[in-house]
Amino acid sequence: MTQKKQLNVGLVGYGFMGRTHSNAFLQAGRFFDLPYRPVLKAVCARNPERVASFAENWGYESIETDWQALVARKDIDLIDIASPNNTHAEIAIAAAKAGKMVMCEKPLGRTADEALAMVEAVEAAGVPNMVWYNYRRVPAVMMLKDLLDEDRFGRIFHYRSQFLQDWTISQDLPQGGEGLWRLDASVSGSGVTGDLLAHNIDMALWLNGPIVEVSAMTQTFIKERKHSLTGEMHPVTIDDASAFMCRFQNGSLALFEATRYARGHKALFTLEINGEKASASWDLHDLHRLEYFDHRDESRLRGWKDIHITDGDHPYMKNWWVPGLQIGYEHTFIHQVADFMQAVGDDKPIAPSFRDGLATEYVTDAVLKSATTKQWEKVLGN
Ligand code: SOE
Repeated sequence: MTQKKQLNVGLVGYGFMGRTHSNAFLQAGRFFDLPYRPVLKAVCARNPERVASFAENWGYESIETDWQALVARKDIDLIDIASPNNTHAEIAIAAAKAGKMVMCEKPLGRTADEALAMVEAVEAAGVPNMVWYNYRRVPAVMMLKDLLDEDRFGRIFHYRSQFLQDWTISQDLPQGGEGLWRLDASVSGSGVTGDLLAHNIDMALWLNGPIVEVSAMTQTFIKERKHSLTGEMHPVTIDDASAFMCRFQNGSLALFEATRYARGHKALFTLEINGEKASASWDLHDLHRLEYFDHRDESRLRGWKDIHITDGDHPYMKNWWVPGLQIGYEHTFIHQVADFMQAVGDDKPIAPSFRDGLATEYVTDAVLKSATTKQWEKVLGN
């Protein structure tokens, strides 16, 4: 057996995303034949005890408590950023300047300005870069992309997408600090617009092309929450819910909605696309199924097909078990690592790149602006 080239990973952050990424780095080479073998070289976070225990659990060879020391290390090839949003830009820009490959959790920056600086840094350094918009790599979603690329839908008329959760309804939930920084806009940048709608938008731009203009509304249902770091009540500055309508460059119309106040929904990411010849829909709670309607079918038999995306000729599935057996959420991250390693080996671009992540931020910025101005807003960067 030929020895694979090693690619040494330095992870920043050990929360929920640190776990999904670490698992993906460990598993990718076991299921995909890749030109590089990711090695968990170092993990970095501020709390020395907790970072040591994380390193032990996941098999990281060493720890750092200062991300600058991590970026300065000669034995690290790739910096993977899984820390809160307010840290992304500084770390990514320093990593690019140090000549490292960079992977970054979504959203890329807190604003399009931050994201643009990150794009400029990786492009000036010429280093491979990717944003973890993992849901693109659900096999059923990748299959939908293939069907669209095969032009089975004809002209697209409509796109609609939602991301519904319910975990912030309690008035007693604090904001800020570890675990709850998503509720503090100074750290996260925004509420559900940057955290949830960003997923819907990334996927929509990829599947249906650029968005030209948006008209949005946002709402903060709970106006004050105790801050975990100060123990005092502070105004809530995030958007709890965000909805917008928009026009795509291809002439189609769309509706988007995200909220953390849809009682009973935990992570209901849905999408539907309606074209002249076909329609399709998908939802994350049933992630291995793609619903597909093709108007060219014989009229007597025409109807929605419920396709179980688990067969060997479905995207990614030949690398997993046997037809009919399902995979899940964590596999989307594994696919992302596999595609990244393959692209680096082939010296090919990888998506979503930082530039793709910036395109999403131009839309989220326009959404937040439109919610304030109560006007239609143009999306920059088109
Ligand atoms: C928020 O609850 C969250 O964890 C997002 O931050 C993730 O990006 C999303 O995939 C699931 O929900």
